[in-house]
Amino acid sequence: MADMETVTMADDGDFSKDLTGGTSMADAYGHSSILCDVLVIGAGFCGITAIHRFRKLGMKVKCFESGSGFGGVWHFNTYPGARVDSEVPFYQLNIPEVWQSWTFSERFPGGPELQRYFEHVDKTLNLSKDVIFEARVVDCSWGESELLWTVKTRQGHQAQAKYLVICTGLLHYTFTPDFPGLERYNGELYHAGAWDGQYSVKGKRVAIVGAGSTGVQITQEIGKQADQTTVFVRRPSYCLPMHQRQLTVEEQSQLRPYYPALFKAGRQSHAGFPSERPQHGMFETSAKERTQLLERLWEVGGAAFALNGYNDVIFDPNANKVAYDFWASKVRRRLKDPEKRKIMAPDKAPYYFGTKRIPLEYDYYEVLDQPNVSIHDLRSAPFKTFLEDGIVTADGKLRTFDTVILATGFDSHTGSLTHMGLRNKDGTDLKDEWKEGVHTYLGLTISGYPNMFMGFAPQAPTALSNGPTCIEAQIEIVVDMVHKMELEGVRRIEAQPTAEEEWKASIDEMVKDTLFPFTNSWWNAANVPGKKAGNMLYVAGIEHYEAACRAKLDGWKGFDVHH
Ligand code: NA7
Repeated sequence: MADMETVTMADDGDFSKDLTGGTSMADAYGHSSILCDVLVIGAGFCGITAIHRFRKLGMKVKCFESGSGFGGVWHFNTYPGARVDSEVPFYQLNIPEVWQSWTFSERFPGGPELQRYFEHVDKTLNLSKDVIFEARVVDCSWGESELLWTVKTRQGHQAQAKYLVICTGLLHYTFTPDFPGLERYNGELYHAGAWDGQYSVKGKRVAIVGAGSTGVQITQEIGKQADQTTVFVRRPSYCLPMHQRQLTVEEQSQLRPYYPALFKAGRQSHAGFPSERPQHGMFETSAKERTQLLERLWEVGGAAFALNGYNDVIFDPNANKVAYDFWASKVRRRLKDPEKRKIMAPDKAPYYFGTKRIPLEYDYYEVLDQPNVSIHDLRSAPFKTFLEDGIVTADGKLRTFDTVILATGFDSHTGSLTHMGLRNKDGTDLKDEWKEGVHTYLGLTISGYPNMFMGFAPQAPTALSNGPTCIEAQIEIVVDMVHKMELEGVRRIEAQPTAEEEWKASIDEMVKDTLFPFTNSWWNAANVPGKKAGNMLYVAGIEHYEAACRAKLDGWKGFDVHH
């Protein structure tokens, strides 16, 4: 990665600017360098939470953000139909001055509304003054003599900080499979994660590759707009009904006094949504009662069917089959075309229910059932080759397209962390260290990286939880750790490798009796060929996770501590 000489920034000319309006010092080349207590990387929910909480501690915080605005995934994912699958009021920051003055218009807000929400957050918390946008981090190194992190960006910024807090998310780097002949295709080609907001599919023949959460959302919209749409599906998602509805200002005003209690209950729950589930297994009740519960949860909509149903669905293949069969019976009714039905809701479940991200939908199956929408099953006939103007599949079929949209996912969990020149105290890049597998301590820090913390990173509840709730729990722990360091005069902490091994063993133990390990997907980083897959999640829930982390703080268990 770039050394001091190569990152002279003279090329971009940015270093001459007063970047922060705050403390800065000149480096050996006369360039201005930011000096702060805490440098945050990323300005989505996680980075914003970190900036806000560290400010409250009275610390000087600065943030580098690669995008041109706040929001993280909501800044970058602007494809048609982008929408959150967590419902109001839980999908927002638990910061009173922010929620007191904001109302959402829908139970599950869409991308544009979430972008407006982030503008509101910025205005309310006066965040922009401490955030440097279009600042893509390319080099992070630890200086043992001065006990500081030095961070440089591609655009030429440089910062030094006592504490480095990385908030770059699980899903930042897009993943494009190595499809044969893809480079030859010369129609419009987009990855959903890099959508061109000006582009219209009206009158076009469109191919959509992928049927994960993004593929579902984009199909739901594009299928209504394009002339013809073909969806290429390898494994179908088991979508649940969103039961979207408009929210009124009045109902949110009435609920607002209860937000503190609801957010607290979210923190004390498994997935960030206060919810109850039966204490008994699926087969410890009558078939009638079982069906009644499943029907009720289906009517509630959202994630209720997955979160509030019988817990043994994720442990017992027989219970799992009941959930799948119930789900499939609902979906089959909505697909009149028998071929489409076979692909999207086959008789035999292609993978266990709930072991791969469940998207929410409103009219996905009706859109798929339209006569101008076709579904191609990639399991029976994979891609043979892309041509200049279309795609040939292994069954010999040639289809021509004006536009190909790849909804093929992300270099999940590790992608952002391994693409920022993040080096340990000995100079080894994390991308090389993690080739053999991820290691973290508490999902919050890494051995060899002193005074460095992460939010929404591997080996934590992340993908199985409501993002803002998980983030709040994690960042509060990180802030408490830094506060404790400052109070105790600790100048440097670093996770012990043995503590990381124990952490990994503990999270692997939690997952070993579940059905999760049977399914490959981005949840276990198995979606990118060649990448080391493995359990990336803390499956026992947010409340349990927070207690496990906090138990380590007293006496700094698992850390090397230097005063
Ligand atoms: P996902 O959930 O990783 O989905 C990617 C989709 O692309 C999925 O349907 C994959 O099929 C498909 N895919 C990936 N590689 C291939 C190849 N080589 N051939 C055919 N099809 C392929 O990403 P999303 O963007 O939908 O969602 C990511 C998260 O973003 C989501 O969970 C939300 O939290 C937001 P597969 O299922 O692997 O058979």
